[in-house]
Amino acid sequence: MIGDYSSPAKSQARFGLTRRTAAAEPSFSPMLTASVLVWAVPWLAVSVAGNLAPSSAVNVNSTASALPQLLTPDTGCRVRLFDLTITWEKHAPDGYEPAREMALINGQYPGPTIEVDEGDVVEVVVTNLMPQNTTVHFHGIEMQGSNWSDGVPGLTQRQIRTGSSFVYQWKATQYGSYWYHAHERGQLDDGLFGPIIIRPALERERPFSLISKDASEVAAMVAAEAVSRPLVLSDFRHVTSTDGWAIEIAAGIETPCYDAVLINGRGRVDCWSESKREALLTPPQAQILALGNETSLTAKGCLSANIIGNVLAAGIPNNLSAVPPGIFDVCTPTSHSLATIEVNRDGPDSVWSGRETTWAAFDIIGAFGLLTAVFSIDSHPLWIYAIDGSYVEPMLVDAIEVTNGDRFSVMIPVTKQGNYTIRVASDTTAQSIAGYANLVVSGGRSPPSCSSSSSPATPSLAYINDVGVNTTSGVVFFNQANMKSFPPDVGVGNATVDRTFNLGIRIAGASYNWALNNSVYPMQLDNETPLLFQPYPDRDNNVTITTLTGQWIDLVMQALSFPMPPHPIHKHGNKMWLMGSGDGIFNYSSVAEAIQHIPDNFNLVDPPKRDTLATPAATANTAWMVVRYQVTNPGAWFLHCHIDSHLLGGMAMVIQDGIDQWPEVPEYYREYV
Ligand SMILES: [Cu+2]
Repeated sequence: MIGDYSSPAKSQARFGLTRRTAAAEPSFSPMLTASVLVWAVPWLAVSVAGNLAPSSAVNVNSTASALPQLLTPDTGCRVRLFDLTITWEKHAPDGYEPAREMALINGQYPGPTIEVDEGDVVEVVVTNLMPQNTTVHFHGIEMQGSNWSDGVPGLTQRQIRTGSSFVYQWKATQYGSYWYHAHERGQLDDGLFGPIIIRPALERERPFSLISKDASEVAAMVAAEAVSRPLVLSDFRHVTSTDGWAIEIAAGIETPCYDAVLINGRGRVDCWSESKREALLTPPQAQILALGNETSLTAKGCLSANIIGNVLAAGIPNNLSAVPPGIFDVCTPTSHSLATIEVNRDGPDSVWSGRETTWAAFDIIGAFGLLTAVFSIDSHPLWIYAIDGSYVEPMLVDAIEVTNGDRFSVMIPVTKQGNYTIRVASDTTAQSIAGYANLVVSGGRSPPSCSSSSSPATPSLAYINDVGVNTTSGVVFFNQANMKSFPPDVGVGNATVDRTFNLGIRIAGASYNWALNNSVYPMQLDNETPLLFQPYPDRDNNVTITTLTGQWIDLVMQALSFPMPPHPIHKHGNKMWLMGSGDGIFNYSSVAEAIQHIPDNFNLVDPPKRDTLATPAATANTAWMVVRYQVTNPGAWFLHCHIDSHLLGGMAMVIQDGIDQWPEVPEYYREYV
């Protein structure tokens, strides 16, 4: 940790120097008001006030800025300050006792919402009171001019040690739904995450007139968007990520088996009967079980340790006796209450009163460590209007498959009072498990319910079952191939591509070790001097690749073996376009060449744009996808699988984008230890 403890004189001197406006953040009540944690900003003295002593300290619970302003908010916008204090405490979000220890942020799980406006400068002071190091990444935030606030240990910053604080400062150059999460080891699985909402600028064109031509309806949707609420979907397990990882090492296998699916941090352990597991067994599960001479999932709905170790990672030595029974086989139900999401049609948003339809907006966030799951709200079709924080031409669907890191912003027409089930059903082959919450709609002009009946006033009609399969043939699922940016992106399909990198994906030596670009990212790099501070072309051979500013880059993600699950590949620093995908091996030097032979595998006209793109499942053959981006944001950016256990297992690499225009790191970040 830099520097020393605060002295009142120094603090006052610093406050006197603050040239910024600090917005009140009532949702961020500091949990540790008596905290004496402080940290110092040596260059503050130099760059802001040359007459100060070279060590000036800041109390993290202040609502004033902790750093000099490195970035300039847009006209009329503000600097927004947030204190996130991370503790390590017993907590049971699914009601399971004994409660495990996990990360809480300002005493909450998930952490509080960072809500700002487009154009704001955002400053987040993270104070780590956990017994282990941490960093915080702001998922999907492009970090223009602030690579050092991207939160990757050993790449963009040094770790925040126990008892220390770190100031992240970035500008909201984008709008929409994002999230923050730990980027140190498996801490995402320990609950260290929370939502980010960037309210779009007034002048930004919305896509709502494609939903309704009625100006008052459009106005209602704009107003609903302004108060959209996060729905954070997560998978939860009863072992810490550290213990879980130790079990994987000891057993020599991956352990993809969770205990509960949570919505906004609430849920319960739901143990399925043997007959339910049998009835809902999916064809891929049956196929894989048969390869291991098994016929059913474990009590937790998982593929067994035997299947994981001896079928999916056949030929790799393991020690299955090192897996405690609770990991795959023992399910103990709880009767915990579920999250309730309320929409009051006569509520404070009285603009709706008297309308037939109320519009409600939600930001669905896939904060899963492992699972991919199907999201649906009974009786309520969803207008998807933004994906990963960017507007799209609205798509009307009944259900959305949500994978690790995804965000879907949805506008929901709400017409009838009642209680409706929100469903999150895993469609991951490794585990069948589901979670629920309640959508409670009150107010409006619906007729009073018949009190003689025990059923709700309007039935809650499910679109999907507990493994994410449609209940009727008319159910519409989100199809990524149909998503179109709003307004359209120009110049992507016909760009002249400067470099094509072929990144081979494989299991590397052990069932829990995964390679991206054919290499396992060495975990000791987390503790080294951040690469951002000293760029180094070809560091660790394949683990680092390098580009030049302005270049168009194609990345071919190639699954080298099968069966292999989809890998949601996330790039830091910018969004990417999915240009094409297919089965087999990509035997071409470029997309331009491939398109001569297999044109139907590509979309050069209006490709999907996202910050995470999942590789196709390699079931009966190998598979590939090509993603494209332009180097417009020079810096050290991580590219990795967003499945937590795959990231832990090394499925990551670094792109030194624009090494010719490398950013100069401010002294505070360079000197932070
Ligand atoms: Cu993966």
